[in-house]
Amino acid sequence: MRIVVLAGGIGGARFLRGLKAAAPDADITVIGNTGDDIHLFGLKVCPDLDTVMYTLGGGINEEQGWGRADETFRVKEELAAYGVGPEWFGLGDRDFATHIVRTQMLAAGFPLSAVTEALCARWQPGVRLLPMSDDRIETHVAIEEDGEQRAVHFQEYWVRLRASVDARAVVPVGAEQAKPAPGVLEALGDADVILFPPSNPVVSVGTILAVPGIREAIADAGVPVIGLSPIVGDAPVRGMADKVLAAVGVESTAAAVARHYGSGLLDGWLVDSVDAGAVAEVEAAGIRCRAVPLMMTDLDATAAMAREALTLAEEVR
Ligand code: GDP
Ligand code: FO1
Ligand code: CA
Repeated sequence: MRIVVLAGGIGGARFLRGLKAAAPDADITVIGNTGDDIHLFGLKVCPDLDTVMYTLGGGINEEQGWGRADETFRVKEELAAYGVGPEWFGLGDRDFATHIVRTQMLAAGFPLSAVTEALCARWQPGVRLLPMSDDRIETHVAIEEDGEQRAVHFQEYWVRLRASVDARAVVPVGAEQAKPAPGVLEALGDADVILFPPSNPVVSVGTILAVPGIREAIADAGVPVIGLSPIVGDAPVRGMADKVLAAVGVESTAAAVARHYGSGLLDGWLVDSVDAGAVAEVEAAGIRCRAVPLMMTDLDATAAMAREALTLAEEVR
């Protein structure tokens, strides 16, 4: 079975671990969000691609959910001693190596998709990890700070500001002119099932869908498209999905997120058991819906979620 997953960082990566356990023989292609990417200290950092790669490859900091395990911050300290920031973004020594290799290969002319493949040769994530695009796309967030409107990079909104101010708009800068990376449209066209993990619907899955051609390829694939809600009990399990959903005029409920994707895109939607009351509303919107446990507390629970998604895919097929 060929499964394509549109993934952000932590939510996507943890789900993928469960999916691999639930479907060990499946051929899994991951289309990763690159809208979180940022250039720092002359280096290209791809947080969501790295989170997937490290999580599936066994190098992740498990508690944090991002960055490397067993990390140190000597380089960051030395940079700070020179007065060179930003200090608000924590790049560790081990992680720096990834960004150095990536930046060196990009400077040598390799596209991000080829660089990602080369990095994965070390980590062996057990899935084919494709960036959504080889073109530069950066998510920016419009905020109001001290009475003035300005746009900040998504990482500045999330890491420096901790999403403490309201987001007025979310813009995937560069997406309109971008092309899907090699292999993305082919993978969608060849898929037997397409999954939206419980990733952020705006700044992870939404950004991937903003790359021209991807949304159309999903709709045209003619295979079940199943999503899992990242909103449980009317709030995100972690992160700032509530803030960025508000910016696009969507309530932070499992049903509102399903309606936001819409029946033109989604065939099935899983909500958490605590949101069983939302099933009727989602089904009324033309999307098959089931309420099942959706907390990724351990591998078994996560694998069970993946199995539910694949079962729902068979039901709507
Ligand atoms: P990010 O790029 O690191 O923010 O990760 P993703 O976009 O892939 O996923 C973020 C989303 O995962 C957040 O909106 C969370 O609410 C959701 N999430 C995290 N853990 C869980 C979980 O255990 N269950 C569910 N249903 N959602 C989760
Ligand atoms: N998240 C933080 O909250 N603080 C950090 O200092 C930080 C550094 C960082 C470095 C590399 C990386 O791959 C991810 C990092 N993250 C950090 C996570 C990242 O900002 C976000 O969680 C995702 O981009 C949101 O999807
Ligand atoms: Ca992300």
